This record gives sequence, C-alpha cells and structure tokens, in this order.
Amino acid sequence: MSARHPRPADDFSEADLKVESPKDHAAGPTAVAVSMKRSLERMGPINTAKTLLKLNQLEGFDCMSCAWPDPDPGHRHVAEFCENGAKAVAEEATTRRATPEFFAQYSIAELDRQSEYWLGQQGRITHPMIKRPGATHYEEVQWDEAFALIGAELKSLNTPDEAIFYTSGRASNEVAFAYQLFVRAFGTNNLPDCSNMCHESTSIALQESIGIGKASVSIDDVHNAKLLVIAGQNPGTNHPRMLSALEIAKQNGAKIISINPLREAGLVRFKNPQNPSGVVGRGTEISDLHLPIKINGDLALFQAIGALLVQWDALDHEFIAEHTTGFEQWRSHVEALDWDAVVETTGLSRAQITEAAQLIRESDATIYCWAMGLTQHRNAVATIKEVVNLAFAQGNIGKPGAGLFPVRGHSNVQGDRTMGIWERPPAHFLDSLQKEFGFDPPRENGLDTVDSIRAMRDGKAHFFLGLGGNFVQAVSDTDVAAQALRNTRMTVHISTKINRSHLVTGDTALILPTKGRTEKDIQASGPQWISVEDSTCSVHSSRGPLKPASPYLKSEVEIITRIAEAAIGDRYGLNWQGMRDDYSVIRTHISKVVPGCAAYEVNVGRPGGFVLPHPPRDSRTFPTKSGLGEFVASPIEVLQVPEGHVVLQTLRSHDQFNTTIYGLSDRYRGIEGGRKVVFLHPDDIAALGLTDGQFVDLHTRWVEDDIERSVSGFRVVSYDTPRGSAAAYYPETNPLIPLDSTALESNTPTSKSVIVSIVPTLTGNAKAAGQDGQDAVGSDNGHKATPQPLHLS
Ligand SMILES: Nc1nc2c(c(=O)[nH]1)N[C@H]1C(S)=C(S)[C@@H](COP(=O)(O)OP(=O)(O)OC[C@H]3O[C@@H](n4cnc5c(=O)[nH]c(N)nc54)[C@H](O)[C@@H]3O)O[C@H]1N2
Ligand SMILES: Nc1nc2c(c(=O)[nH]1)N[C@H]1C(S)=C(S)[C@@H](COP(=O)(O)OP(=O)(O)OC[C@H]3O[C@@H](n4cnc5c(=O)[nH]c(N)nc54)[C@H](O)[C@@H]3O)O[C@H]1N2
Ligand code: SF4
Ligand SMILES: [Mo]
Repeated sequence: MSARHPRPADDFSEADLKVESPKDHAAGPTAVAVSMKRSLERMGPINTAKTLLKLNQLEGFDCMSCAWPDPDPGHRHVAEFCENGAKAVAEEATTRRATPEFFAQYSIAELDRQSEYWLGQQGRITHPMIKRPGATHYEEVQWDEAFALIGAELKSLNTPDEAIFYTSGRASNEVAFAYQLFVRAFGTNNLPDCSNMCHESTSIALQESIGIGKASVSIDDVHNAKLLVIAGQNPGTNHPRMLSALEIAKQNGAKIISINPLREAGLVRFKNPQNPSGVVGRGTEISDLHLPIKINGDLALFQAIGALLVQWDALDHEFIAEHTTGFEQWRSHVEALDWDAVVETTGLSRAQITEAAQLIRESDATIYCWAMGLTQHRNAVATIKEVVNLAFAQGNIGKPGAGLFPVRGHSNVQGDRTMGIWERPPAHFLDSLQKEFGFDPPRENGLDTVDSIRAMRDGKAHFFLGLGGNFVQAVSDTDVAAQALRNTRMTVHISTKINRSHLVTGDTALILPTKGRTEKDIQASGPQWISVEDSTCSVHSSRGPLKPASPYLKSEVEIITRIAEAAIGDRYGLNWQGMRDDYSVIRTHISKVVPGCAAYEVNVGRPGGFVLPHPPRDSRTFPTKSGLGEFVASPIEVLQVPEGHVVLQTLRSHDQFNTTIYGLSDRYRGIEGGRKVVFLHPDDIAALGLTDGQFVDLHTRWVEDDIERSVSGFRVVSYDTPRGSAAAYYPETNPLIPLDSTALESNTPTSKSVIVSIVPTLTGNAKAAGQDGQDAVGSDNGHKATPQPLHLS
C-alpha cells in the first residue's frame, strides 16, 4: 500500500490526550471562533458563506443537527445557529471526497481498523459502491444494478418480515412518508428507528399519561416560564440554542433547577455571543439550584418532591379534579415514601430535595425539560410518568409558560414518527393508509432496534436497509450487533459519509450515496424542498443552497422510490415516479393520511410553517384510555451495585454528533486530544485502588448471559461526579451495554446505567491504549502505546 495518498487525520493518537479544569460557562467568543475555524477548514470560504447565512432562516435550510425549534419569523438573528450547528454543516458540506479510488486503496478490513473520526474525515461518498460476496473491497456499481440487486434480494425472502428497514432521525417528512408506505406495501412493520434508543421511553410514558408522546410547550412558553426544571440534559452541547431561550427566561425572572450528576458548563453560565455582555462580561447564570444526583436517582427524587407537594397541599385541586384520574392512588403511594431509600438512591440530602420542592411550590408556571439522562435507564418510563405526575399535581400543563418538554435529539426524529416510521403503528394510522392507497397494511407490530438485532443474530432476518444513521455503532452490545449484521445476506446503507456500519457487511453490501440538507434537489418537475418537525411540534420547510457534492448523488426520495419500484413495482397502483418527480405529490398524500396535516402543502410552505395540534397543550384534553390525564404510581427501584463496581453513563462529548466524531475537544469538560477517558469521583478512584491518569479496562457486570464485555485502554480522569457514578463517551463504550439490558416497556438500551468494574490495563495488552478513538468492531485492532502521564493543569 505504498502508493496510498496521505489522508487527513491519519495522525490522531490518544497519546496526545490532555486534561484541563472543566469550564464554568458555555459558548462565549470561543464558540464563535471554533465555528468559523471548523467551517473554513472543512468547507472553505465559499461554502461557509453560502451555508451559514441560510441556516435556520425562512428561505434557507433547517439545521440537521438537533431538533431545537427556531424563533418565530421576525425574531431571527442574521446568525441563527450555534457552534455545533456550524460543525454539523461543515461536516456535510466538506470539500473532501471519498471516491471509488479511495475505496480501491483500502480494503474493508483496513478501513475497519480506523477510528470513526478518521472514517468521517474522508469526506463525502461520491458514487454508489458495492461489496460483492467474497470481495475484500468496495467497488463502484451503477445505480440501476444496485436497485435491481436490492429488488431481487427482497423478492427472494420467504416473508417480508425477514427484512429490517431502519431510519435515523435526519430523514425528511417526505422521504419518511414514502419509506413507510413502501415498507408497509412490501408487507412488514419492521421499521426500527433511532428513536428506539433515544426518546422511546418518553413516547411510551407520555402516551399513557397524557395521550400524546410529544412536548406540550412552545419556545414562547420557555421564555415565559417562572421555573424550568432541566433533568438529564446537557443543552450547552446538545441543544446549544436552548441557552439563548433560557437566557431570555432568566431575564424575564425565571428560576432554573438543574438535575444532573455532572455540573455541565451550559447549566452553570452562558455567555451569549450575540450580546456584548456575553462576549466580554460574565454572561448569564443559568441554574439557581443544581442537584448533583446519582445516576438513576430521578424517579426517587421526583417522587419525593411529589410527597412534599402533597404534604404542603401545594396542589391545583381544580385541575386534578377536572382533568385527571388516579390522583388518590398516587397520593397514598407518595405519602408512604421511604425517605431513606430516596436519600440512598439520589445521593441528595433531604434539605437539597426540600429546597427544590420549595422552588417548585412557589412557581405557578413550571416547565419540565429532559433528555437522555432520563430516558436510557431500566426504569425510564416510570421516571417520566413521575415527571408528569408532578406537572399534573400543580396543573402545569396546557397553560402559558408551563408544560412538559422532552427535548428531542435528531433534527427530524419527531417528524419521522409523525409520518409513520414506527414499528408499532396505531390502528388509526393504518386505517388512513388503507383508505388513501386502497391496500390493507400489515397489522402486526414489527421489530424495534434491539429486536431487529436479535432477529438477525438468530437467522430470522436476512436483509438490512439503513436510511441514514450508523446502526452498528449506535446500538448497544457492539460486537453482538456486528455479528448479527454479518449474518445477513444483504446490508444497504443510504449515507452521506463513510461510517462503521459500512464495514460490517452482509454477503453483499451496498452504500448508496445521498444528497444532504445543505444541497439543492432538482427533479423532473423542478427544484424540490422538504419539510421537518422540531421538538415543539412546529413543522416547516427546508431548501438546500449548495450544488451536490457529486453529480452521481441521488436524493433520499429518489433512492427510496427506486428501491420500491425494484421490490414491488406498481403493486397496489402506487405511483413512485409521480412522488419522486414532484414531492408535493407526497405532501398531498400526507395531508390525507397524517392527523393534523390537512392542507399540508400550503401550511408548511408558508414562512415559519405551522404547529401540529396537541390536545393537552391546546385545550387540556387528554386522548388517553380514560380520556383524562393519568396519574401513575410507580415503586422506587434501588439500583443494586455490588461492592467494587460503579454505574457508568455513556454520553456525548462537545465535539461529536452521535457516532460522527467531529474532533477531539470536549472543551467544557476539559478533555482535549482524545476520547478514551472515564470520569470518576476522586474517592472512587482511591477506593478502586486506581490513580488519576492511569490506563484502565472496563468490564460489564451482567449475569444474565455468559458474554464477557469489556473495553480497554481508557484513562482515569478525576471529576466532579457523585460517588459511584462514572461517565465515558458513547460510542466507544457501546460494547459494554448488554443487548438484553433495556428499559421496561420501551426496550431502550440502558445506555445511562451500566454496572461496571474498572481495573488497571495490563501493560503490553495489545488492546491497551488504542491509538485511535475506538477499536474496530468485533476485532482487536492491535494498537500499542506506552502509557504516559497526563498533563494535568
Ligand atoms: N452537538 C451534538 N448535538 C446533539 C447530539 C450530539 O451527539 N452532538 N445528539 C442529538 C441526539 S440524537 C440527542 S438524543 C440529544 C441528546 O442530548 P442529551 O440528552 O443532552 O445528551 P447526552 O450527552 O446523552 O447527555 C445526557 C445528560 O444526562 C446526564 N445524565 C446521565 N445520567 C443521568 C441520570 O441518571 N440522571 C440525570 N438527571 N442526568 C443524567 C449526563 O450527565 C448528561 O449531562 O442531543 C442531540 N444533539
Ligand atoms: N451508549 C450510547 N448509545 C447511544 C446513545 C447514548 O447516549 N449512549 N444515544 C442513542 C441515540 S439518542 C441515538 S439518536 C442513536 C443515534 O443513532 P443513528 O441515528 O443511527 O446515528 P448517527 O450517528 O446520528 O448517524 C450518523 C450517520 O448518518 C449518516 N448521515 C448523515 N447525514 C445524512 C443524511 O442527510 N442522509 C443520510 N441518508 N444519511 C446521513 C452519515 O453517514 C453518518 O455516519 O444512538 C443511540 N446510541
Ligand atoms: S441548537 Fe441545534 S438546531 Fe439550533 S443551530 Fe444549534 S445544533 Fe442546530
Ligand atoms: Mo437521540
């Protein structure tokens, strides 16, 4: 391989890891500087200018990073984006290219030895690629042949249920609708999505408690709340423009409680780069009260707060009587609260909990915000129902400045669900599909992500298609998942850039390169636009400004409709060509099938779009089984952690989007130049017989099966986290999460509570201190490095 061109980022090494003090504020001028530097480096000046000024603007494109809402038309800044939005754009609009020549240079096995960071740095995929059975490399394939192979494979299955159709939450409403239509016409509900690993616990809990699985607030409510409770969320990194909204709320007099094992910089102070005081001054204090809760303590905490509200009679009796059911059972449940269990589970004192409850008691307009810190635990669904109980107790739903705010992850993960990407579709949705298209869709529930892995592992599914995403890195139990995918006859990935999932192949593997949000999409009827839904149920349009990265790219709608034609032709008279020639044809179908989307084309096309109906928010009506808001009492489960073990949460650094690693700077937590770290309380470090900076291995404690799960070569970092609560980055730690360790009811992997032991890495262990950000999937990448002392400052 001597003729190989040098590739960017070949030199990334964990040996450069530096640990500094965590920051006490988020954003500020550094955020602007980092955004501009990354944008110019990756996209060059022309794409930077063409994209950033169009980002989140009325005639522009929707940020493809998180699902934070935009301000109303007329209230937007010239620069209506954050550092991580700019990084997401730069990552997609990069000028680097992964061409067929690149794939000819590196075998799949060689690529699999590279880190996810390195893979991402190779740039946009330019041509459709195939790995044929027995081949060692990907080679170029013509689009027609690719579609024909997929069609033939799908037709060869014994039943449609042997195919898995995954979706990542960046897909637009238009492609999502066409995709679910194809999959159901093909004959299965096997539509797992990233939501299964994300806010599924939220959707299940809210569906039962309030009758709809979505947030009940608008951005105006956030601005006008008297109190915001932010639990299990790190907005400074993952929803950075939320800090601007929190700043406005604070200026309007709001108080903020943060509930998080970590003192995340964005929850301490915000320096708004849009304001002079944010550039030179101290910025805005965000949290009035921080509760450094032990991992998984939230159910107990919320129940204890409920008990205090009941004890103080700080209740909205009128709301409870008129709009809810189950209150009396819940009241007697919380009255019998075991405070010792609460203190043990939360790691908080009764005084701290009382202080939080007092703030809640004093507020007549409270918003509860949450994200992955609540959803990815065994008892996640119960925890979220407990949040709803608190909101009900004080009537904090369906009134200005109050409500429930699960802050969604991927930019269109909520819209994809609205469009029917769901393995458990409600009957009314299927009825509408039947009415519109004249065929009876399958009525049996399909497989979610965890069950899809089981099906592939057990030889019950033979075909995997991913509409975006990086399935094998995102799911739990990486090695088990990789083996499951390798069991299949065909894997197909519709992607913009190379990722690990392309390297874990079925007998045949296809990479179908697609246009991204930043790019123009021209079809037979002319330029097309797409639509998306944010965390606050607001739906709006998006138009990419750039010329596509390669002339061979196809839009996601084109790819899905061509696959549909190849697999089912014109079955049921479905007109795939009409849909891809003019996306408004899809939108007309949406308006007839999807609840709340009448006159979709007109409503979504107008500046700022429209807001979907939400009965609890709009009229305090609850489309639940009982027709009322449902209080649900749940027992407190104390997580049993054996001696010598800690609970590990797996989270995001400031320099990644899920499995896409932008760079190696987790600036706010003081980690630079590497990712293989494990944050531990100093007393835990001592109690486990370790030292700060030492190389360690993490082993999962899981007695339900006999698989040994471990990762190696992580550095111990002494950190302000509660005792017994450790943290490390995702996805490097995903091999530690057992496939069967999932949340009750939602089946979401327990990514935030993995019980592990931590032991020194044996020097000379081949896996120790991998040079790259992570090990190759299912193989020992053999990197060796000598442990070096950390630069502690
Ligand atoms: N830049 C960037 N933006 C993103 C993403 C990204 O990767 N990068 N990902 C997107 C996606 S898909 C999602 S889902 C969201 C995720 O957004 P977040 O949910 O904010 O993401 P995580 O990094 O998983 O952080 C979870 C937070 O919960 C805390 N936590 C962990 N365990 C517990 C617990 O038991 N109790 C409590 N109270 N807190 C706990 C952690 O300390 C951390 O602050 O972000 C979206 N936006
Ligand atoms: N341990 C642990 N595991 C987790 C989590 C955790 O907190 N801890 N979080 C979970 C969560 S919340 C989520 S949402 C999942 C994320 O799971 P996924 O959504 O599957 O993963 P992503 O990393 O967001 O997907 C990135 C890939 O999408 C492709 N892509 C980017 N843009 C486009 C586009 O416009 N079109 C297409 N077709 N492809 C595109 C690129 O090839 C890129 O490599 O991970 C989950 N896994
Ligand atoms: S807050 Fe989220 S949607 Fe808004 S610009 Fe930042 S990353 Fe993009
Ligand atoms: Mo997510």
